[in-house]
Amino acid sequence: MRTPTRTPSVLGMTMTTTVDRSLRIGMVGYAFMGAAHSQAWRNAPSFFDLPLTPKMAAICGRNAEAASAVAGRFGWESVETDWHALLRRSDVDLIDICTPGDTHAEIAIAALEAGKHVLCEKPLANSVAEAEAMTGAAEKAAESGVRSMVGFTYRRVPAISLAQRLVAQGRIGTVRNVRAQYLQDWIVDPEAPLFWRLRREVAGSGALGDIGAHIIDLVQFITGENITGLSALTATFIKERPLPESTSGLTGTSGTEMGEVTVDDAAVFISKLSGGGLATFEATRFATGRKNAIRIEINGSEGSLAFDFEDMNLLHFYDNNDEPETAGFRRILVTESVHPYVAGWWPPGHLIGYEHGFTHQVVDLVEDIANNRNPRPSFADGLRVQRILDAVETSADNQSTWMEIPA
Ligand code: SOE
Repeated sequence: MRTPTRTPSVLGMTMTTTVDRSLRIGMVGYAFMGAAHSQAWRNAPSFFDLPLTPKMAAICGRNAEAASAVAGRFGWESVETDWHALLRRSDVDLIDICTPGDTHAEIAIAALEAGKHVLCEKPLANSVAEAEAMTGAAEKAAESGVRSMVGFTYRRVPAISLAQRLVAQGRIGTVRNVRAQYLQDWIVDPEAPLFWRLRREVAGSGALGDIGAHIIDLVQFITGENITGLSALTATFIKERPLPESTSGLTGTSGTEMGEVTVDDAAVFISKLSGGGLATFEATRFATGRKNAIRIEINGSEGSLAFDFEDMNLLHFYDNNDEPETAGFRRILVTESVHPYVAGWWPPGHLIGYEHGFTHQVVDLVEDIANNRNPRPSFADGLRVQRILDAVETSADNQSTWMEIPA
């Protein structure tokens, strides 16, 4: 978008120059996260006054036909089939990485070195080493004003942001206990095929990195504290599954070809927080009947907060200083204009959903870029999560040995 500006000239005439306020996006990937990010890039400027206007310049996918179909549905201006081409284009300012974790490091580091801002889906990487390399590249690029963010979007659910605000204000006092769960059940059926998320070489880990990463980030974000140590267990309940190709018949196999599941189906761990509290975590894809339940409860010396993503517009708040006669958890409907992000949407009581966290992510990222700020969560925040994921797996492999997390 070009915003005309009036530049007075020495001759008293007014010259009109145009300042390009566009932020041109090149997105790699076009599946579930590609759709959620596309919706966010498209919606954000319609609902929020942004200092830069996102332009959906290019979508990239190895399958040209599939990428073109998504381009048509969401309004991407062009299609690439090789992400390297995005880095060479002068009409792309930011690379949005919506691919599985095995490609995050390569794409992000190359993009940062090419001077492109980067938004990278979670978890940041498939290993601590990759996350360290990405963080180094991000911090080096930031010296030249190139910004980066990792996509822990649940921080930007208004109720979660409100919880963080209340904890920071001291409304629940000192954090004593936290219990965090992320419960799904989409692979309870043993006939569900061996998706890429069930293969270590692609996904890095299973429920732990996919959904456990979210609750690790959320607990540290809301409390403002770090996990300093943990002890963990993981399990893989279904050891083998039908290969996707065999189930779809694409390769004409017998339909019974099986493959090994090389990641966890569930992870549980106990941990200590830097403020002295204790926290328990559970991430599972076998919570039969739970579809996308992120449940967090934080108990403090002065009160408690409780949240369930399956009821994502509500935050429950208990104030221990209330009179006993009327004490109880308050049900806060987080839809008032004073609540984080809500002013951009609808009047009180008109709820928002899963996709809006992605729009809020775009809003914050665009504002940070325009104001020369380093966005949060940063790649360093993503590296911290990666270290915790690694500690969980090491502890579990060693029958729940206690693992310290370096500051
Ligand atoms: C699958 O578990 C998944 O799509 C996660 O990868 C996302 O991060 C989460 O937002 C929804 O569930």
